[in-house]
Amino acid sequence: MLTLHHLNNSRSQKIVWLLEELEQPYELVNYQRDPVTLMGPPALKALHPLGKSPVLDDDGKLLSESGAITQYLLARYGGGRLAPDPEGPDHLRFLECLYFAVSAGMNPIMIKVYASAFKLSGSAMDVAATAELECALNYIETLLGQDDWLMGDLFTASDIQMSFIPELARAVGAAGDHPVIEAWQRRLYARPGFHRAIARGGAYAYAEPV
Ligand SMILES: N[C@@H](CCC(=O)N[C@@H](CS)C(=O)NCC(=O)O)C(=O)O
Repeated sequence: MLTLHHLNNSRSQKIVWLLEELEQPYELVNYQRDPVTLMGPPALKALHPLGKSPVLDDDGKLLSESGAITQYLLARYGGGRLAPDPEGPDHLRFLECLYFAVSAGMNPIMIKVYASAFKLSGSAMDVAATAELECALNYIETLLGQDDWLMGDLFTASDIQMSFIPELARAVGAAGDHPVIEAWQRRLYARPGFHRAIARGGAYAYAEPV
């Protein structure tokens, strides 16, 4: 049995969404952020040494890290869905997106989050992070080009994972001017699987109408 440990208003929403798109049965354990610090509760820290959400429990085996969880769910429960053909031309770009979405794409956002928390907004570090973030957003627009999805006309788990970057870019006030991304977000938020995920996972502040 799959259980997802889910923190409100966090990237674990992407795993709820992935599970809904896969139509995979799962249980959800909800955690709430501290309203002041926005950190996860002690119960989340007690669950896994990293203390972050999401955490997937598959028959008692725990897995943290949303990128790893995505790869695991696709490999074990995907049956080829939500991913390009592993032998085809898009496979490498797909892997790149899965990892970019949790590393180089998120790093400047986290720097800006910390800059704000430590009253360093506008510092050289914050300005450099804004430039890096703009580079990441431009890359997403380049990948999308004229296509509906990151992998052309195939909606995949990379769209779900990557969607967190422009959402958080907006949350830190650095979404820039990216009409291609906004059109992609409108397509993402129109998906029935996205709506099922919101119904199941609870209110999600980052998917504002675009
Ligand atoms: N690289 C990890 C990051 C996990 C992470 O930072 N999760 C945040 C929510 S988006 C969290 O649990 N924050 C609560 C806390 O740090 O206490 C992943 O992609 O899963």
